[in-house]
Amino acid sequence: MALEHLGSSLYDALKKIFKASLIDEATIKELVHDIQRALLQADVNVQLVLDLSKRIEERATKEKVPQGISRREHLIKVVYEELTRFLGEKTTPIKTEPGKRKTIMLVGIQGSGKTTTAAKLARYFQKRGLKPALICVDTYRPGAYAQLQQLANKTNLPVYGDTKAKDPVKVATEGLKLFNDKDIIIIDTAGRHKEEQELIKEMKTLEKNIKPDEVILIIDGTIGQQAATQAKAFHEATPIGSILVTKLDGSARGGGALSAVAATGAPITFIGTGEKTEDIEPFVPSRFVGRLLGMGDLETLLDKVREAEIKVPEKKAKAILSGKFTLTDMYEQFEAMKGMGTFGKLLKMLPGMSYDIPKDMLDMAEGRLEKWRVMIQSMTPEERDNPKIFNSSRMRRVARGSGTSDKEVKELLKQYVVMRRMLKTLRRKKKLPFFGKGLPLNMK
Ligand SMILES: Nc1nc2c(ncn2[C@@H]2O[C@H](COP(=O)(O)OP(=O)(O)OP(=O)(O)O)[C@@H](O)[C@H]2O)c(=O)[nH]1
Ligand SMILES: [Mg+2]
Repeated sequence: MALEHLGSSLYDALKKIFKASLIDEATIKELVHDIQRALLQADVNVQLVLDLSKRIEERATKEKVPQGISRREHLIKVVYEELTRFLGEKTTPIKTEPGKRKTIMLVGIQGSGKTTTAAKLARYFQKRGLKPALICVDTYRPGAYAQLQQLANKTNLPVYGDTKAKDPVKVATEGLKLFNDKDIIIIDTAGRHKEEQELIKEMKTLEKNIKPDEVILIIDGTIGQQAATQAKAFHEATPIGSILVTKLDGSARGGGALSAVAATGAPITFIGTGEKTEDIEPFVPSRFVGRLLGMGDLETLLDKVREAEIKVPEKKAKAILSGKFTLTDMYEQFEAMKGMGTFGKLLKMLPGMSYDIPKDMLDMAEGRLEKWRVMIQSMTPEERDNPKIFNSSRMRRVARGSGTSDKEVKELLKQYVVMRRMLKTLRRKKKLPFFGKGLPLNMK
């Protein structure tokens, strides 16, 4: 794959972070340099690289590390989020509906991959149960229709063209009439012309007369940073709905084209990754970056991170820190940890990630929580707020009320003392791994 090299150098950079024993400013600086080098090698514009690395460095050093994740994980999260933002946050999937015909017109300079992409897109929608059809309105280049026909025949896609016609608008109109019953019509236009101005003029005329639902600009990914100029020129001439970057396989300049296009603000819908009709994929920046970094779909993971940034009201957390820690608080903490248990497991699936909460504590929380809930429910509010008052008769009463044994109640109370002690130690260390958002990890 094209951006393989970029991907592997970014991954190498992140691997250092996985392995580093300590995440400090020096590690962050080194990571930022590695990322810069990787992007510059992929032909990404210098200014874009500088802006991106500045943002990563700033966020990594200044941002509060959210509760529940380590500094290492936070750093990876920042890199991931910034790379995603860099490649464009917007994605506009082409909306299609069976029975409601949609017309898409592909435009772009010669050789950018329009004809190939027309067949790819049609195939893409065909595989998803829609009824696509193709129209070739390239009346300029001899053999254009034959090329599209050949591609379309391979996958049994209906195709219309007229080798004798001179007027692309007329061909398009005929084709649209013919394919009245189709779900999605993809119109392949000419790329070669006496001069570029004339090409753009033709696209304008076509657009005005056919009124396609969407115009997609096809850009050759091997042209690198130049892609930005081309995207801008077309964007100004015709209302471009989205951009599709082709030839992202095997091109060292793929990163340049992709980021340049993203920087113009026009959404990238799909990318082309090969000559074959199947070589097309929707462009979802977050997923793309995840794959680039060799980590699968990080978006799902980040959702979990957000979920795990759980809520202990600040007021309460402060109270606990000041020494007031009751059985009710303990119960709530175990509830919170239970949520983080799944989170912990999730993080472990990633290479090099580790999670700070001891595993037996998580298991304990998950396994015994239900019993503890019932026991704590059987206590009086007074007992919950001030567990010191527990004596053997109180314990027996709670055991009976909750269907447990005296021994189990004793165990719970012991656990409570352990936890309270642990909280005190953590407070001394100024670090509280299992409290919610209100309390930053590195407390002043
Ligand atoms: N490797 C690779 N080659 C591609 C891709 N997309 C298109 N090509 C190749 O690029 C060349 C030009 O593609 P076409 O689809 O003919 O381009 P076009 O924009 O229709 O060209 P004109 O009609 O002359 O303007 C062909 O050899 C395609 O096989 C891609 O994603 N990867
Ligand atoms: Mg063509």
